[in-house]
Amino acid sequence: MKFTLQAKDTNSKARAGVMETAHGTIETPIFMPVGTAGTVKAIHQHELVNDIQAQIILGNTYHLYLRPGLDVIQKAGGLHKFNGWDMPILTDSGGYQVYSLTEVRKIREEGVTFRSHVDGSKHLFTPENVMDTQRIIGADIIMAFDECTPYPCEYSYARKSIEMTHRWLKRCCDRFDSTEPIYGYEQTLFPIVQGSVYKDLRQRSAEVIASFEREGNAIGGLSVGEPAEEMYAMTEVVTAILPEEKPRYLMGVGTPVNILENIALGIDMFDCVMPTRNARNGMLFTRNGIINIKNEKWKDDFSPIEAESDLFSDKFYSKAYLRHLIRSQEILGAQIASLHNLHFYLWLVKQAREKIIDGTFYEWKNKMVVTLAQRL
Ligand code: PRF
Repeated sequence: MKFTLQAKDTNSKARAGVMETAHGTIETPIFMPVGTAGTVKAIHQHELVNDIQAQIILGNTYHLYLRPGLDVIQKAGGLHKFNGWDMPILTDSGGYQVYSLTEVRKIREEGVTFRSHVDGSKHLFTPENVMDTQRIIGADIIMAFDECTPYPCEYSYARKSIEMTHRWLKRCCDRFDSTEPIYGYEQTLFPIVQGSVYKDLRQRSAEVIASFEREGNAIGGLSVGEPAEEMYAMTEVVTAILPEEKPRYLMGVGTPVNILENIALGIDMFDCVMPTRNARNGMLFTRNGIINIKNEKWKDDFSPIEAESDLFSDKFYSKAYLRHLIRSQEILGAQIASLHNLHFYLWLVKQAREKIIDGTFYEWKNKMVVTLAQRL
């Protein structure tokens, strides 16, 4: 993988760059739609490509390992072949899903044992087998196996946790570096900074993570319930340490405002279930603010979902019709709303990129964060 910085904002730490992977290039800052089980929920692959110009999508090791299972994915020739998406894919390691989705789990030095949320069967994830699994899935960018601490988290726990995450990282790198890609194209491994909301732990973790000199770096353990100001403070501490010439990925973030603020702090890559999950519940993100389409207010509003948008379905369908679909739990409602929100997120990061390049990012960002937080 190659990362080239193209522009740096003079009034913030925002940057614009290009990542080149085996399955194509990614222009940063970028938002990556989440395709947990090998599908971005309610969205066709051709819509990702043609309607919203997604450049990279996410997959989850945890989900794909449990279902359909590695035998099926390997037989298909990897996830790209299996789901028909031949552009870049990033897989998360399961280092978050095992904590958020499974109730019974034991964290030990060796790894994490947990019970499947699908059928209750028992499994063990280790740094080594998670690398092997992501080799089989065939993602272009694979993530280290980490412990994502909850919020709040005692200082003493967070301190011990980063040390284990760092030892796990060493094991991840050893395994990754001693194995070959299965499908012939290059894969790259990103390590993850942890440290909860403690400045000194974040600094220590960022220094250790940077010392591994991988091709890109990630920040985890944020957007887990802490106030936004604490998240921004931690991002700022960490981006001051992570190397400037490599991409920085902030995992699981966030709202449109969170994304703009973190771009200003030097983040290049984001993913979040928010645009798709909230869409299914009727929350629409627009360039004028947030709409709850289920509200009575939209009952007979026959204006387009978003008139200024260049997305066909945003202009073709009305708010009143989408309200009806979502309230009736119609599948088409989830499809229209999910496509709308993803289109908006990708529009937002593209705008940010253009503003960084033309030197107007900071003023634009400050105006946008006020507008985008409005409830319409
Ligand atoms: N670790 C991993 N994946 C993640 C996170 C993390 O800390 C987060 C936290 N927001 C989201 N996804 N491996």
